[in-house]
Amino acid sequence: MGTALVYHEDMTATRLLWDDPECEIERPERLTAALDRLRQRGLEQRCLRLSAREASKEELGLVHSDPASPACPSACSPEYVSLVRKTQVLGEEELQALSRQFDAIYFHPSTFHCARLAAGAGLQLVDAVLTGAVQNGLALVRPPGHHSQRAAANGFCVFNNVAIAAAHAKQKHGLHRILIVDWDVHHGQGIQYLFEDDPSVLYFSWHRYEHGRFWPFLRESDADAVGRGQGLGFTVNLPWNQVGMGNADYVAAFLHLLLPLAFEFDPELVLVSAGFDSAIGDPEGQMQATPECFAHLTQLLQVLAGGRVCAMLEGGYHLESLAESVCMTVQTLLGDPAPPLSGPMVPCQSALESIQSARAAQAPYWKSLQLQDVTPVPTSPSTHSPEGRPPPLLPGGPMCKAAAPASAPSSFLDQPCLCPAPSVRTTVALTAPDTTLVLPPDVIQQEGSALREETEAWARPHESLAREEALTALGKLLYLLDGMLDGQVNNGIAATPASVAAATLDVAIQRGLSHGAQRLLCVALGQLDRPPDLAHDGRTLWLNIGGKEATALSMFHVCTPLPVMTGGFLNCILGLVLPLAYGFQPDLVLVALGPGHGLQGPHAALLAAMLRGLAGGRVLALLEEDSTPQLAGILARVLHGEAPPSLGPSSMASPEDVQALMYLRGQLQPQWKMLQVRLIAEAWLCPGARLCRRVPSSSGGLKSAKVGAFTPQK
Ligand code: X5A
Ligand code: ZN
Repeated sequence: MGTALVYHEDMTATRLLWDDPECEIERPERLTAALDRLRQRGLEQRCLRLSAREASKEELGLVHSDPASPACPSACSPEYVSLVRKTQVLGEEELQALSRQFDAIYFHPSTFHCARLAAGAGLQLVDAVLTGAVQNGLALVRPPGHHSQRAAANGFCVFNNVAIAAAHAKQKHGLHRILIVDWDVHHGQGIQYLFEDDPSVLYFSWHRYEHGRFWPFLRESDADAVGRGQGLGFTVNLPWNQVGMGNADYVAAFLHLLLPLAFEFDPELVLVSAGFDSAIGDPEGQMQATPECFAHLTQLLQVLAGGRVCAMLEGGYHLESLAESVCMTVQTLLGDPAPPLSGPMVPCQSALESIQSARAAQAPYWKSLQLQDVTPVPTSPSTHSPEGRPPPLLPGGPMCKAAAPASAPSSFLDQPCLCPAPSVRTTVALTAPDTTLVLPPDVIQQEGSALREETEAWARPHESLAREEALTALGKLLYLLDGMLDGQVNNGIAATPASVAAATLDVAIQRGLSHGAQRLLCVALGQLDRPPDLAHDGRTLWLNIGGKEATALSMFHVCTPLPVMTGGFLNCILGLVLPLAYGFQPDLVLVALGPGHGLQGPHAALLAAMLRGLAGGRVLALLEEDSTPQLAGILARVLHGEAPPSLGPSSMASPEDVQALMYLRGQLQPQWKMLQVRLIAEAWLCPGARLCRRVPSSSGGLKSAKVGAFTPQK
């Protein structure tokens, strides 16, 4: 449906006119650097370009109005908007004097115009999305907005762009539930104050906090600030108490805190306070998350609100990091698969402490967080038999032919693997092309099949596959899989007769492993057993959803019953499937809907949409031949990048579902650190914990490992 990019070059006009080390980082090049990079990458050209308009006085008044006191005594300060309007005619001295009345603010004669364009850009974006002109979009704006308050400029922010957009979405479009995700590295206290008693706006912010020692030094930025009155539980603060938070910490925060609440909230619209000072290289944030992380954060948000995501620029002061991160965000909004995350996926202790304290503070208000922490975590690791760590994922395995050379110290932004985007995003390889399928125009129904002799050779170990229908289906599947492994096709769906689903899946795994996949994640739904002769070498992570009971036969062989309730299904995806998947870092994902899988279309679509975040989107979905065309259609569309349908208000997980999840977490979290949501007696649980602990290093563990391996021997 399209992605809007809202911009106006006038917003480059405002700039600092005097010496102020705190404010000098907020400069016009931030916008031009981002826009130039979008053009260079051909991303701007793929968007619907909208020229920003100025927000009206009434629109600004949605947020920046004086309290209802018509008989304002003459002593009271002038209305805030008029005050900012007057800066247009002030001289430098007066501008500087006025700026000093606020914290971390500079005014310029163009500030009023720019700030009205910034707020107006957000309004246009929301209008474009809510009228259905586009699916999602980004507004590239200056000045930023999230620190701005009803009657105060603050932290480079003049008008609160995102808050105005939210108020407008409520007032003009009648929305009842808006999620604001503030991934800027600073606390958007302005947004928090404006909506703290409003249950129709769920505000989530993570921010550098350092126990209150980081700007803006507010007590109310801590996790225990949860809103007030009717709005209790609708303010979610995740304070980072250390710098250096990276990809694993950010993804863990989404999986274990934001997304459970967001699904339960069931927003109609997602607004993103998209500051990129939370990315690596930024002087303000001092964090370690790489630009690709923002592709993942974006993709994770796109499963909400039918994909209606409006991102608005906030901070971001390292031009290179900012430009790359903006590209990652836009690329993902456009539906491109997220590039794989680099670095070890192990959240740090401080991040886990923060996530857990935010979960604890929110638990009274959210049923998705209840139950979970009350069941004792099993503390005996006796039943699992670790088969070793997954092999290191080297940049550019056989699947990545254009591997980047070892990078210079400053080029932390280099992609570990520069695979050209496949020319075909999604292929449908059903046994017989189905004319009733509703597919996006560029989704191809595959005609080709693997060569007959080759198909027979792969089928040979399985007697059941000798049948004609089985061979036909297998030939089509192998052809699709080869297209994916060769990089011509990104993902696709294939079908097989139900009776040979397990054998066909086994062949697909063997073929994937022998044709270049370093690590293969197999998510098998329904009655599908792990192929008995699959090697236990850590290259395949087998996850069966639909087994009779929860068991972890090893860290690479996990079974869990299919949850009966929607709430349980969400818990299972966010609390088990995705943490394992992100920890494993597969380069190929097979998801098989086998006999008795029992998944409804929307649930299957959500699973596929979220698994698409792994392996650069290289996901093959295997269906039973007699699945409905609706199921095939919805999966193809989701793999292609369309938003899954919203699940609606989620039911509570059943106690059995919660038990199964808690049990598996207890068994597996010593090895799979992405499962952790709280601190446990880890040294005792996992004697090797020290070894799997993340090594603080600016280049990331994998790169250091690689450098180590190339050190000349004496
Ligand atoms: C929007 C934004 C930061 C202000 C920092 C002041 N503001 N030290 O990132
Ligand atoms: Zn910021």
